[in-house]
Amino acid sequence: MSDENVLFEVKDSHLDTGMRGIPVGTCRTSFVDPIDGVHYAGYPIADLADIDPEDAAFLLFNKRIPNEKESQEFRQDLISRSNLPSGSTDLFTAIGTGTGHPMDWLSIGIMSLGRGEVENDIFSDAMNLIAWMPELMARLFMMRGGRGELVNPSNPSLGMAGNFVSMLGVEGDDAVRAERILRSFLVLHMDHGGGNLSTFAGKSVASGRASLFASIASAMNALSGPLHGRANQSCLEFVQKVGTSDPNEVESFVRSELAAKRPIFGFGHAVLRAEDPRATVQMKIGEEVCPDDPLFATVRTLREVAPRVLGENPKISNPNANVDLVSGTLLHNAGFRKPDYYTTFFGWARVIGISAQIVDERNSRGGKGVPIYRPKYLARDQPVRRL
Ligand code: NMX
Ligand code: MLT
Repeated sequence: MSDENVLFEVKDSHLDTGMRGIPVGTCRTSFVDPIDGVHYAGYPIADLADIDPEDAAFLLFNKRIPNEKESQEFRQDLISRSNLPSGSTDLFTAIGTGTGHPMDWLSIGIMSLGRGEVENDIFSDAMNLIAWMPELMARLFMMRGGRGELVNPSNPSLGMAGNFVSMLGVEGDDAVRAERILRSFLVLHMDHGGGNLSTFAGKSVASGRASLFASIASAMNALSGPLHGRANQSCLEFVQKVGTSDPNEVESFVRSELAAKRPIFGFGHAVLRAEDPRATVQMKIGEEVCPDDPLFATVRTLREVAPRVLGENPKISNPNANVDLVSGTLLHNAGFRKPDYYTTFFGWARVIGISAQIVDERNSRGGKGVPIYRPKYLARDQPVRRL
């Protein structure tokens, strides 16, 4: 093998580091630059923050921005697919109001949608799941929250964010603000390269030729951990706990959390080495829609104070804000008051990016698909023995 083929030399020190930085494959939907953040099919995320989620989904599947006609056709296709397979949310009744984490409901709901699987057509499965997500999410919110049926029936022509907000019965100015915040949330969270935990988990499961639904449900389970997607819930709870925007008090709070060995949610990243542009964009949205919200004021101070405090620890590779710092506060301001639901929004967005990556992997090698994932673990502390 010539030197130019050596992409990465795996040393002993790379073992048991969560495969940090070790290349394992290729990704066509997005890449993450450590400084400039995620790019969808080459477009920096900050440039995409105002596009419609449907157009961002088209971009991730087709690797180009749709023209007007393609955009309309894509939306029409989603509308035509939008009826949920019958009985697919019956399990929600069985779980019962208020019990179990919403991420468990999301995962169970997606598994249950698997009854609508189309044989040997993973692209159709992906489009169907994307079309079904707004109603699945609305039913999850209503049924887990003990509010029963949808306030308004699904109307997919409102677009994915608008339809969700309408099914929950949000009205007037509240609906406009909720939809605006949700649309940008969905676009910003759809994809983050190939190696983040949920995407990697979903693609690994898919590589064994599991269904799209089983693969995506696995991805949602991976996303549910507080170091990954559930950081948006933990971060809002953290911001509420801070309870002040006074810089000195915020600093004392951050220091006391660190002393208690608790993470400072909304800061740090496995790959990024500067403030996440998704955090920067969301800060701008916050300054526009809720500059006087006390929670947003706390976030503003945290963004100033926490990187300085975290930066005192040389072990922390990136002390700056990540995507989760602001998103919970914006969702809260949009009227979604229960932080335990926030990761389901992250999951909804990731369904789109992870599905696009799984479809790409299934189409690879001339349609044969990517081989089953099988990395190697080296044996440690287990000399060969005989009974
Ligand atoms: N608060 C406290 N400690 C931290 C933080 C933080 N925000 N960030 C990193 N560290 C610690 C980390 O736990 C590790 O400690 P140890 O060596 O004792 O295991 C050390 O600093 C070095 O970590 P890094 O190499 O800088 O980061 P790593 O890649 O291991 O972890 C995160 C990345 C995102 C898991 C970590 O920064 C973190 O726990 N952040 C807080 C939780 C959070 O906001 N997660 C959301 C990430 C975005 N997402 O959507 O997934
Ligand atoms: C993110 O969106 O920041 C990720 O899913 C976490 C990562 O890239 O590791």
